[in-house]
Amino acid sequence: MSVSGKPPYDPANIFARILRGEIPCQRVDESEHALAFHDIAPQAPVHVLVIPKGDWVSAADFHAGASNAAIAGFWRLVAKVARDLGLEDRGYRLLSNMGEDAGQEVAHFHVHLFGGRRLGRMVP
Ligand code: IU
Repeated sequence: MSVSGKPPYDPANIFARILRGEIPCQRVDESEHALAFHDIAPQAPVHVLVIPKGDWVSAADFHAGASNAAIAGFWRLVAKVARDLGLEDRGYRLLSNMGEDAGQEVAHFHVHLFGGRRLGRMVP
């Protein structure tokens, strides 16, 4: 943690590189505040990642430090992707891993959106 409480952000992380266009992604949608793309190793028929366009490591620092517009814009894109992919009627699951215990692999805040089949009961 830095003195300000914001954890250090590594600009070389893979999602930062995707945001800068240095490596490709299978883009689903994009807004001023966020980018949605298909996960490279899908765990469900629909497995999309939504990431904010800012240097946020996890849910904690994103929601503590980002502007209200950025936070609203992020979640609006999450909801729009679910709607546009036809998941609203059947349902879907949102998940965000935060930190080591949760197994967060990429240190850029992201939300997984799973759907397209009946999902198993969520267990820790
Ligand atoms: P996690 O919540 O940090 O564990 O999830 C990282 C996800 O990023 C995981 O589902 C990977 O399959 C996904 N991913 C990706 O879509 N593209 C990549 O180049 C890399 C990881 I590295």
